[in-house]
Amino acid sequence: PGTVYLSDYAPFGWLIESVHLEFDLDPDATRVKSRIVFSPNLNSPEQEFFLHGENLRLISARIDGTAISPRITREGLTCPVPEGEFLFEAEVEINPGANTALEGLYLSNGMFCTQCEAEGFRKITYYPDRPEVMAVFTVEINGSASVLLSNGNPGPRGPGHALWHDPWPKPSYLFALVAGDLVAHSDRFTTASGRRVDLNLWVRPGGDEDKCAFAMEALKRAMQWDEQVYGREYDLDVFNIVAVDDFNMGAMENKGLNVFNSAAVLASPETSTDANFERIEAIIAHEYFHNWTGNRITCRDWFQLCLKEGLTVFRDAQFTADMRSAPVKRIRDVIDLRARQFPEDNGPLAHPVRPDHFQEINNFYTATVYEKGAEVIGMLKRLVGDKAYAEALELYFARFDGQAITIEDWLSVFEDVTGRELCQFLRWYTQAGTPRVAVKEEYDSGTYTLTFTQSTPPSAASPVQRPQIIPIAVGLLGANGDEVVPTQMLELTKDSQSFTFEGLSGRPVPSILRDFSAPVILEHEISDAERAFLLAHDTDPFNRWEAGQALARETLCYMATSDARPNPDYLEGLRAVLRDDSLDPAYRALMLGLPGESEIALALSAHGIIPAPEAIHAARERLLDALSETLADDLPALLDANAVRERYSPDAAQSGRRALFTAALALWSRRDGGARAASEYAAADNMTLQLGALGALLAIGRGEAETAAFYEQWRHERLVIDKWFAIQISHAAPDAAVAKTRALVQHPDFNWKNPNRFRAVLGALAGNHGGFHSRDGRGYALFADWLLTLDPVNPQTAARMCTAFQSWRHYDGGRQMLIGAQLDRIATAGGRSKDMGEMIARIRA
Ligand code: BAL
Ligand code: ZN
Repeated sequence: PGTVYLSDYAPFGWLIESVHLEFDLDPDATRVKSRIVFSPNLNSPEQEFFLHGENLRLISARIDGTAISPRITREGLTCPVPEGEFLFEAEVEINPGANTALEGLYLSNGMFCTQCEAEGFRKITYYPDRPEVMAVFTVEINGSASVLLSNGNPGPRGPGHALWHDPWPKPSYLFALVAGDLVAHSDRFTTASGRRVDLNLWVRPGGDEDKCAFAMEALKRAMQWDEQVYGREYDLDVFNIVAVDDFNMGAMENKGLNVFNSAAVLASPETSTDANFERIEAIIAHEYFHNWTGNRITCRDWFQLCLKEGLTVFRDAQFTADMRSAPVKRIRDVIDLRARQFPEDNGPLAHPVRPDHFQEINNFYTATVYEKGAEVIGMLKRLVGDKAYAEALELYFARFDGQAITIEDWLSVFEDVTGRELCQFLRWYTQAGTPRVAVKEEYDSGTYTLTFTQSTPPSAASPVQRPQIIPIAVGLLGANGDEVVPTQMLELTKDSQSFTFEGLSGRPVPSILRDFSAPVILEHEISDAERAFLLAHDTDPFNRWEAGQALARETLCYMATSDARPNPDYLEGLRAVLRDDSLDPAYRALMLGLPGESEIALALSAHGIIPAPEAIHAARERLLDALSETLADDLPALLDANAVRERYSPDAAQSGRRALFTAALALWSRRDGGARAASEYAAADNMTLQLGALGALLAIGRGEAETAAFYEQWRHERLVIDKWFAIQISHAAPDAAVAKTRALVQHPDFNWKNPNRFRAVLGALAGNHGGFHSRDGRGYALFADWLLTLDPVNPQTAARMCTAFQSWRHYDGGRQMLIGAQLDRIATAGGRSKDMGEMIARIRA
């Protein structure tokens, strides 16, 4: 399969003046008629042009009214074209009912819907399906469904017919069409300049109508926030969102017609957890924010994907921090970064935030492009300061509105506003790998020196690593815990660099990389006592949490490789934090969270120790037992103090209390054998408590009756049944996880063609570290079986799940052989998709 290189980029030779599409919808034979006006883009346009098109049956094609016979291949259509402007017309037939890949136009529960990013539009009609070709679309839809939607503003409509016009030029990946018998939850928003916008959230009738209110309120909050914080207003008369059950991603930002995975938009207290509510609020905001960062200003080519995704993730994180708690959001983001992005950046799938080659762009919707892409923007903001950041963004919107641009264009506004050269900063976009930053301290007669040394391990993606510019936020604490030097932003630009602080009255305790000011691995060898001191005193909430995590990580590493007992500094320090009622419950709940088993495996591997999954699991269990023992006197009071008796609200305050309550409940179950959890389960009137109590029971090997009752209660709620599948596998003991998965894939509700259900089951197996890495290889084999089953049906989702194998080289020779055998089996299987082929080849390399 062909590899595409950034260095080969060449612009398309024509501009599009206008696009008119007409759809005659039919489940098996939809007709799409297109009328596209092209004009030359370059001084000497070629005499032939190429339009993408896949799985299309061409009925007819004309140029300026004359029938043509273009050359058709699997990838598209080529034909001679006249000089100057011309009209291209085509009629094609497509089969949405047979489209199981969920790219292009497909059916979900009888509803027509589309997914065009990145390269799905070419499965709808012949078109230059590349993001920098922006055009004004008019769309006519003929179909029997009661609701017929596309992008932009609605025109005249009648029974079986609708017209939509989108005045904003857009790339084809932002095209959308939805047709179904849907009902709307509607509202209205008036923009700062007085535009009245109709807001609709469309769902299938039959229960989902009651799960729309939260997303609608979140949308209005997001619209207002973008006006207040970024000065961005909405630019159409209507904003439509549609909930779809079969969807590869979380959601999609099509202009004026966002399409959402039902799981990312539908919510009710009875069926959704607090975490679901928070995620829905963030995704609603994310897709809405794309209207400016992605749609009005888009990517020149797919290598620049982080241009829109990094910035939009950064913006949605700012929004969540403003709506909820900034420290809690920051800590959650770092947990997620370490769980998903660090393994990617430190394994065979490592790639720069802006990759420079790919075979299948769908494989690059990654944690590196999204989450590290957002971290890079956070660093830029730290380096230039808040004021310059705001000015640069103003300039960005003014300069590039309506254009398709590159990362260099993005950085140019920061250079112009600050007068600062950002060539070194660009390396954050072009070099793969997580930098290590080693710290050495020196203190002599009131002068304290910190010396940082950076290095990034070379990889296939970045064989030569050059020093990055790394913003390191540092504060210094005195012996009594007072802050003697408040936070300063140090800029590490060289391989090694020292920074000096004068006039101190004693040796300070440094708090380094505050607020996780850069996505690096900090190597700072300090004593347990010093970490415990930071856990007790650090004024930076992130680093206070980080001190506890570091203690937990280190004690788990020791416990997994010896029969060491848990570190008492950690246990006592944590108890003191939990007793501090002045601390936000959500923050204390995060403090109670231990690093995951795969994080410990990677930490051991970084120390040159081959991780043993059984030993890691056993160590974590022992630490949880020790925690429940240490906290035995505190847990009942914590449960009482954080039981929420008010009417349910998913707000930050209540959900924080429930988070602490369920964390305490899980520990207490280790003391009372699950009695309290069972009664909490029976009394629960919301999904957060119900699932929290069920998880506490399953984690101690109980909960069989509750699991059965849960299914009976929720068998008609598909999103809840996804949780039912997942929790049984994620909470299974390592030696039971594979058998549990085997049993559940036989369940009549295991509809594996639905991506949410597939991920609930196989994703949970991959996430059960001990079970997945079962020594006999049964976890690997079962997982590979299902990748091979899904791949011909839905290559995109199958390929993304291959990441379960990305850290395979960290494990022992036996496990590497077993995984290698599964990778070989997938690699040599006939009929493998390009998506899967690329992923497996990269993982094996
Ligand atoms: N653009 C794909 C989905 C998202 O990132 O919003
Ligand atoms: Zn996005």
